[in-house]
Amino acid sequence: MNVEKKDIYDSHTGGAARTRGGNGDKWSESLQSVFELALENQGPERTARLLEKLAGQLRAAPPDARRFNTPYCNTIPPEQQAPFPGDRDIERRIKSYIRWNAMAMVVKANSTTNVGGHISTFASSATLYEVAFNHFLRGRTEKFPGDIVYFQGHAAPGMYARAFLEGRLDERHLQNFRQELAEGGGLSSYPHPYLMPEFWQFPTVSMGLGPILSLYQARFNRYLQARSLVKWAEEPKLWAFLGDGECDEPETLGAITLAARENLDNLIWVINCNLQRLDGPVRGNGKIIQELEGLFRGAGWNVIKVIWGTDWDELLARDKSGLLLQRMDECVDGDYQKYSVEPGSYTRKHFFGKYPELLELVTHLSDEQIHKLLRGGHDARKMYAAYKAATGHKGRPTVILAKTVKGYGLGEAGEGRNISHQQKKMNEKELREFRERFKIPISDDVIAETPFFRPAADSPEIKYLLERRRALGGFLPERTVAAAPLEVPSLDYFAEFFKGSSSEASTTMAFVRLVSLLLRHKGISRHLVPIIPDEARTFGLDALFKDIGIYSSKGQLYEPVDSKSLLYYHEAKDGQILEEGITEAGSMASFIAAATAYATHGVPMIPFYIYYSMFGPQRVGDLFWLAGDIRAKGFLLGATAGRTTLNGEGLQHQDGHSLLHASTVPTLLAYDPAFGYELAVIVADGLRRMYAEGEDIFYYLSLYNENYSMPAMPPGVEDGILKGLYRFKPGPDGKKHKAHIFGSGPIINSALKAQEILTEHYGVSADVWSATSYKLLRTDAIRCQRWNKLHPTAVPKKSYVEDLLAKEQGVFVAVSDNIRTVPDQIAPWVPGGLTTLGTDGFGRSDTRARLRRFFEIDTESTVIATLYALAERGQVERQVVEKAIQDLGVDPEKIQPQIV
Ligand SMILES: Cc1ncc(C[n+]2csc(CCOP(=O)(O)OP(=O)(O)O)c2C)c(N)n1
Ligand SMILES: [Mg+2]
Repeated sequence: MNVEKKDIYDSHTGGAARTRGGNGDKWSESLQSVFELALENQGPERTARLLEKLAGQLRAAPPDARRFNTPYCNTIPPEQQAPFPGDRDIERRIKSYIRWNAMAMVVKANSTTNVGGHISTFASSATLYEVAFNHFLRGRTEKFPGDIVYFQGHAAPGMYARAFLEGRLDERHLQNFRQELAEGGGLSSYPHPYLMPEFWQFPTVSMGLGPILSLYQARFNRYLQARSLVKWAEEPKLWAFLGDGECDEPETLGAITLAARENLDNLIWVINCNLQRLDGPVRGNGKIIQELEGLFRGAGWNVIKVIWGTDWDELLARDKSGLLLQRMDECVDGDYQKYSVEPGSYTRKHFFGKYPELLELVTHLSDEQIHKLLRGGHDARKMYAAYKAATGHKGRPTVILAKTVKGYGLGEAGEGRNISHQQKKMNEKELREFRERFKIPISDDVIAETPFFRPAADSPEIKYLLERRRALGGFLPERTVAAAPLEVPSLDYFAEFFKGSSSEASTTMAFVRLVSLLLRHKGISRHLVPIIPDEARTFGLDALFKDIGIYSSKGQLYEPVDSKSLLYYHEAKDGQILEEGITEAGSMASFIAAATAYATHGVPMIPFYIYYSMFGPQRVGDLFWLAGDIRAKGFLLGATAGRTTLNGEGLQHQDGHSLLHASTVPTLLAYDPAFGYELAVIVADGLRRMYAEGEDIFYYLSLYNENYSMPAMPPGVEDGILKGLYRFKPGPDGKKHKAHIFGSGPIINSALKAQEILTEHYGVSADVWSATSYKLLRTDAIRCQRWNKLHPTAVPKKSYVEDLLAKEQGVFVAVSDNIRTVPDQIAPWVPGGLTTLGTDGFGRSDTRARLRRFFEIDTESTVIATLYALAERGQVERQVVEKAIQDLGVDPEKIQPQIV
């Protein structure tokens, strides 16, 4: 073995493997020497191949995750470390001031209010951020789009504290941390673009969402480049800072193979391994860093472990026995947490003291020095080297696993303690200790007030910090919107939908036609992003495969089995469709990347994400919520909607409540259209509002798979379609009784049949209305109601729904394929109240007819409900209702689908 290779090898293993045990294990020694010979004569790559071949023969042996692990030490040996180019002293001082202000914000907020806040996350990750801010994270310039950074939500105080030193925030902002409604405004608790649209770009604090967004955003950046929608001289990097506890979220790790598969070397994850989450250790009985290393290596990532600070290099180099590394490997995270809390004497006794040779190794160190032996994530030189290696790495994404101490610097107030995450207050003694440790120039007489500290504008620290940001292109985080409006199609463009069609079609089919039409529109076609999780054939979107292709960074390396057919599975490097496979979370992440391209890249993109409505907000509701926060624009299409319309699939597929979920997202317009022309009017208006007018809203439309003839659009209904309700087909004049039936989606057809029966047999003239959006009707009604309440003597305002129905006589009934709560949303504003029919309860597999009877939303049930509403008003005899129940063949003793 030549000297260089031997040294590298030794520094990785502390020489441990060569002599491990020293116990006369001849097999181990023989293998070791053969290995060294191979390494010397064949080089590392061929040796690795040989070893893999041999390891392959172990296939029958039980799988062992440790094969994916390297020893518990830094991946980058000291001699391969890129030298730190900054001024360490100044950077340390800057970092200390930021630490202080971040802590002061939280402590201050909690001295007078109970608004909470977190100190310990940033305390552990200050070095991770500061090295990145001073040397790596690039801001947006005219020539460069800016790196994309996902900041760990709970570290937000650190980002505010830095922006304060940068002069972007003032004392008042910091003072009003978590008091956004205070006079003059405040700072949001966590990264929320909705609340701070010029500051935060990416929401992260619901754990796991930042990580999965970053994966799909990194891939979306490649998609934009492949489709020539952006042209970058240099590609931006994506950095995601996350917690080790956060890695337990399935969203965090569930999609990491995507990044390796797609060779996303634009992506860098920095995992702050402080070994703790909220309640206690992440893996007290194991080692989270090793566990994550195994997972990421297995998934094909480049893994850089930064476990030990520079002080350990010398110890590792001196340890020829390999025992130090062995001891490092033996200890579990619970032990390491304890070492961070106890004095150096404890570590001497329990860590080094296990082996006399190790005790010997640290005789020259005092207990104090032992206690101060740094962990890698607190050592700027180690972090710099890791970032440098990560940014230069080609072909694969990189994860940096940086070991830190939670609450670093808080001392007894929370350093390394299980209560650390919840610590929000510090007493005067603790504040003084903090001040001394980080050398903050604050005098005794004011320290109890935890004043903020900002050095003068011409101080070396501020000059340095600003110069660094200038050199890196500008401040971060910063959100700017520079996208030009799109030339969206006017309503005439959709004329074919307004004529209606004699042949039967579903709203899903209408949607597919609509997308095809939009793909032919000059102003927007390039901006469309159809997204689908493996259901294109179900919805008929496979018709688009051939024309616009499925995006694949590798193109199509094989001849598809169906290459001779028209709808063949056509992958292309510049494909337009994002076919995500079976991942609703991943598809939502893609939707969000596309839906925010107008801000992230200044390129407005129009995502149409179509999926099984049951697997929308019910499954990934938190991502729907985040889409609102991040100011997403685009269309979500919940297809195969309706608890009875999707008839054969049963309980876990049949959705009757996604509209209710969708209604909870403040910026989401939720629609339940019945006809193709309604769909066209809604989409046309959405395109106008989002992409021409620049409104930060997005759309949810339920789509159904029931075929029926699509009527022509009656004149003058556009406004009603958009507002949520319009009269579709009036009942005949001259009848004794009056009723109104609101229908939505395909269930409007039951309403129309009920209309005929009521006319013919019961002397009731029923108008049928199409209710396209109960959410919008309700929001508008609430807006008016509130205004009236706060202006009690002014002329009252009338909401759209009140105005529309004010002069109508008779009873009101609503029927849809959703649970009753969906139409119930407007009940308070319907004259005389609203009778609602719906699909409350679990779905069943059966025919549509039986299901609709079962849930009592079919024609007959609608007739009965209308008659009963009239009977309740004393307008028809109750016996008439009873007879109708008999005549219409409805079993009054049938079971009620709703359970409790
Ligand atoms: C989805 C979700 N679940 C729970 C929480 C509550 N929570 C906030 S911080 C935290 C612990 C975080 O631990 P870790 O990821 O290790 O971050 P650290 O603060 O240690 O850096 C928890 C459980 C959350 N924010 N999001
Ligand atoms: Mg943690």
